[in-house]
Amino acid sequence: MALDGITPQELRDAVLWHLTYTLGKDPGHASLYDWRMAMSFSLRDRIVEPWFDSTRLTYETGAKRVYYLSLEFLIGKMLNDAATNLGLRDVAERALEGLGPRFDELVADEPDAALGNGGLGRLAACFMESLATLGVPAHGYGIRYEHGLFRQRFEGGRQVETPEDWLKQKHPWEFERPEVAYEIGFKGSVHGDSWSPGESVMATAHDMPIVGWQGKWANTLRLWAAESTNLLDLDRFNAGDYTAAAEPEALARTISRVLYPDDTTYAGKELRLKQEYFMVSAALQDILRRYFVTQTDPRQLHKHVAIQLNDTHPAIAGPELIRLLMKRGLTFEEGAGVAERVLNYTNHTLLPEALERWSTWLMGNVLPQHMDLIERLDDRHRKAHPDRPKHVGIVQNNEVHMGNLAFIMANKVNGVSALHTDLVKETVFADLHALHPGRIVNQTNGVTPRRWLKLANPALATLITDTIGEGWEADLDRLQELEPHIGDNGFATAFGAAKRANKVALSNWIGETTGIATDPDAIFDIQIKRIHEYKRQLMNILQTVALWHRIRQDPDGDWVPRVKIFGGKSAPGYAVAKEIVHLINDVAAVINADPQVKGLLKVVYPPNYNVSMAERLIPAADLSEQISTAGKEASGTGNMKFALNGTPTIGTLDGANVEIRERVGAENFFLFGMTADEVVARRRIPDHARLAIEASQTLRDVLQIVAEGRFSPDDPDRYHGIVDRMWHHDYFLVASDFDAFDAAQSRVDSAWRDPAGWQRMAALNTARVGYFSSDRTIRGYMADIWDVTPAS
Ligand code: H53
Repeated sequence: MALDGITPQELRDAVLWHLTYTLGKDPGHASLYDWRMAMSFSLRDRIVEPWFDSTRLTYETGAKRVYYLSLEFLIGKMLNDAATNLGLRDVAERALEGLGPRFDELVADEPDAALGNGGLGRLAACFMESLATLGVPAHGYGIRYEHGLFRQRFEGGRQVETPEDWLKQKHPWEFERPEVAYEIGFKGSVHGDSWSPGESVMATAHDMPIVGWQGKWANTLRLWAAESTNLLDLDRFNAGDYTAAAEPEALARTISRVLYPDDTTYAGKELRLKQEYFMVSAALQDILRRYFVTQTDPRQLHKHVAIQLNDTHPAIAGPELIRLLMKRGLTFEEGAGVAERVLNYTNHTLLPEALERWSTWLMGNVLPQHMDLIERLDDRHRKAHPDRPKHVGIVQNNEVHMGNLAFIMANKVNGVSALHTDLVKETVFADLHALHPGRIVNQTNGVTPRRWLKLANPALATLITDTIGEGWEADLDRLQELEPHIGDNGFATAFGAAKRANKVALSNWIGETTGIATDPDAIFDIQIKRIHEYKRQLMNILQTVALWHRIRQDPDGDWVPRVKIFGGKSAPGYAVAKEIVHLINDVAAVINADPQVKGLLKVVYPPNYNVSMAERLIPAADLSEQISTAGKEASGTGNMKFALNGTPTIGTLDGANVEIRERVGAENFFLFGMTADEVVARRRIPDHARLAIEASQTLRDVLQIVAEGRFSPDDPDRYHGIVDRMWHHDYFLVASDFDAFDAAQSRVDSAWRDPAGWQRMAALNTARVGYFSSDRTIRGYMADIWDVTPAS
């Protein structure tokens, strides 16, 4: 099913055709937007054929299908992704020659589809791409949020959020399917096994084709938009009350209006529960409808369908699937038996605040029949395991524990890195694991090398192809073949030149967007991720202060120049994270303006970190900051992207860092800090933070400087809260790991002084992390969880 080639002239003709007939624009008057649309439609046309072929083949072979249910898909931009996977990036560049804007200008013009918060949403997007690359018949199901993740600005160093509106312009990658619509009920009353909802909305489908590498296969990402079941209250309209008449429509649409901007935090809101149920019910109705096109016996569902629940967010799928099967004539017991064989659950966090719990009152009010079913499921599980401990119940203390519900209803439960999976077995799900040995499996996360290397880092991608030939993009273990070349002069020079070119480009962009001048020969030290206490951006900025302090004490010392780059958003309601954002900006302002530093240290925090910014920063990084408190970061995926792009890690033994270090070699990884076990032991020591601070002259000095208001002269008390918490409530052990982190940073400096040695280390990172392709992860899910083989 390979694509026929297309010449630049043919693509050019297609672009001009769409400009004229789809957009109604004369090329002489077309805007950047018009050109982008015309190019997007022209490339999209090339996806439609493999998309149809994939669907046809799936029906013909009756292959088992995979369904990935996720409240988040952090897709980013589509145009360059499609061009890359179709192998048409060069053709697209040439097609536009002499016409108007360049291809990269079109790419820059596209808004990011930011339908996710962070790692979990981005993982879902990488998985969709890998499923298509591997030719697995799969659908993603999610919500078509009108407003994706908020835009971040800084005002006086503080984070300010404004709504994101990616749908203000037409979205060229979707096909609206008004005919695919399902009614979703809420509230109301239950009589026996029958539910009469008190409210309902319509879920209508919008399909995005997701094309795999080389355009051989395409799957569908189906996003649901909420619409009112009755558009207008005509009685009220005729009575002249126009606002009230439009109310049903407005209320219904709120369900798909905004993405909840919480990352790893449980949002206990009725609207959030409605969003979850809305997506799940629409998806399951759609899955069953498709199943019954070719099948008649619902008891055989597991032979044809595997459903993956991305975290607990879609966990209501258990009772909903039973409800839908009961409507098709199955008993509760039969329905539960089918559901357990079809559903699987990925756990992405151990943080208790992220494991969803809903009050039984709220659940009973919003989803009364589901509340009944949950109680029956709890009862059923209790009867099957009469000696089970109390806290494995789905309902405890008038709360529905969605983690336990997801676990109990799942065929397989997986963690997202080896360490995380061990901790899942030992902590949150220890008792359920004992009752269901073998259910928990590990699938270490991965990232798609098409977007995170081929697209984001053309300089390095070209060097790789020149060195080991084509084909590594879909067979990432082949990066190992780079290793024998790493010592060659030619390779070393080219590898260095690629990194330097990326750093120069980043330095220019930083200058344009923030006005800060940066030296491309400095270490580009980057921490990009959501702002969270456990990710310890605070430790990083405090260590930056320590470095600044040292430079000021010895301005003529032989310092290694550094650019500390931060990127990330805080959840709007997360006060402590917002203080950290403010502190980073305040520290940056003081350091960057300090003449004594002579430019040896710069701190840069470009606002509004998103997928596109990550694509820009990661290829230009020298040092990857992965410094979470051990045991808290389930996996991390940014860590993999950096290593793949030739960036050594400074990090703790947390999440997938452990496996990255095993693969790149301990000598190519700057390890520091307590292990997960040591973290637990340390917390038992009363006053551990005070002890650590008193033992560290450096940390005492740093905290003193911050407490004095040196970074907030206009408001000297601003950071008393941060300093006070460091002394007394340092749950994430910044103080206890500080000196080890500082020492590891000194080791980084020493290593940097040997440019050849550094470069070798960087190149070995690229050569040894082929394992972290999301293709490998998906193959793992296929074999260990879904029991599927590719159809192609
Ligand atoms: O999921 C990533 C992990 C990362 C983890 C993240 C995550 C979210 O982004 C949101 C909610 C949640 O429970 C977990 O924090 O460690 O790499 C993908 O598995």
